Amino acid sequence: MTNSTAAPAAPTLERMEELAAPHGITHFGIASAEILSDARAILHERKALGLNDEMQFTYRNPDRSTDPRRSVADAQSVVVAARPYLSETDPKPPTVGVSARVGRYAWVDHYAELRQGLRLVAAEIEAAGHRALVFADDNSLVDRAIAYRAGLGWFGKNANLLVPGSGSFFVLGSIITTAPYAPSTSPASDGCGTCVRCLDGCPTAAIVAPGVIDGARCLSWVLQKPGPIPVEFRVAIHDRIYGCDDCQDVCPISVRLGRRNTVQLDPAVHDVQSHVDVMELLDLDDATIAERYGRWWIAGREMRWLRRNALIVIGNVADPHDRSVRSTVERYRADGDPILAEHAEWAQARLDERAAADT
Ligand code: B12
Ligand code: SF4
Ligand code: SF4
Repeated sequence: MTNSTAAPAAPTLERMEELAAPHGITHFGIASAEILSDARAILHERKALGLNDEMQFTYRNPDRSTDPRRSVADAQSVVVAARPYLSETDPKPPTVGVSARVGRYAWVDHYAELRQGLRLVAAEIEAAGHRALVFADDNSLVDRAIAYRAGLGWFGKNANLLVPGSGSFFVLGSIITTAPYAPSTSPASDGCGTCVRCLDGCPTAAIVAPGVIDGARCLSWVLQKPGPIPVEFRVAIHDRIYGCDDCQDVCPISVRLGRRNTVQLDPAVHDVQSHVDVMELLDLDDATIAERYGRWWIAGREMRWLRRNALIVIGNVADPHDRSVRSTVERYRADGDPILAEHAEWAQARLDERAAADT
């Protein structure tokens, strides 16, 4: 006689969907935990060409970020999940203040929800006697490459992973596990066809070839990276403070065919941050900015980079005849931070140029 009780079975894909649905996860797939050799070669190649600019993330150690077994020894499988972040309707920009746009993926903390759903699944895999670790937007794994292998979608020309029939407004995450799941069947076939809207729609020509982004030109990175923003991109930034959606907003599969797989953003439940009043932001101290926007990726956790972006937005869209706008810019021209002072100088010149065009 033994006292042992059989461990429960590892959850099936159906059970995973059931567990994670309350956290908005709509798609699951399974990939083998073998090395992602194609992505590894691409990361090395793009790094050699300088297309990563100063980005580290998955580029820091391509041999690690393309090998799930470096994160979980003896891993057999990777469970990959997608959570939509396109809302049914877009919140209207506020009518007061000077409003800057935030990339859709950052309106609420979609990654927190994704991780919570994945942790529930991981807990059941562990209860079945396997190791299981959750990774989402983590430097240890190239999320799009593993999602492609798991059959969740194809690589669009805008470099995003597109889910068939729904598009790319999904965040991706994984569970690397020792559980020996059968991999999902063949990868999704390319659905872009002859379309090139994203290449034409990128405001800075950052998509240098289908599926290839030049980091130094991509506004999403330009707004995140430390240091002065190259002058050539400042007008193109327009009213963006964080993130850029243009190459997805023009995508017929993601938007123009109708919004599918949308997420409910209930202001009663979520603190929806689709817009930022940049005049207000420029009056806040570091601690308050960090409290409001600290979940964003801000280089070195230095809030000055958000102020820098705010000054560009002011130059591009604020009313050049508004006295409070002018006095904020004036104050920043005298700022002890030379980068902020220079961006304020630029904002002033841009406001002058726009005022002159008005007359
Ligand atoms: C670094 C990074 C960035 C960088 C660089 C982006 C990039 N394209 O490399 C910056 C800061 C610019 C960025 C921007 C954005 N990001 Co980002 N980012 C990452 C991160 C941390 C690593 C990505 C990476 O390894 N890139 C390296 C290169 C080699 O990979 P890749 O661009 O995906 O390249 C693939 C394709 O090019 C494809 N490919 C290769 N050859 C060819 C040839 C053809 C013809 C085609 C079609 C494809 C193709 O294979 C490559 C390897 O898999 C991941 C999270 C993670 N841990 O993976 C999130 C991630 C990729 N980002 C994400 C998001 C949401 C965004 C933004 C939409 C945010 C925003 N609104 O501003 C933009 C989109 C910009 C864009 N068009 O790619 C999501 C994407 C979800 C999805 N459905 O694809 C991810 C997966 C985060 C997550 N877990 O949800 N990001
Ligand atoms: S995120 Fe914006 S800047 Fe980057 S590739 Fe897409 S459209 Fe271009
Ligand atoms: S805009 Fe067109 S080419 Fe670009 S990702 Fe969408 S379908 Fe593909």
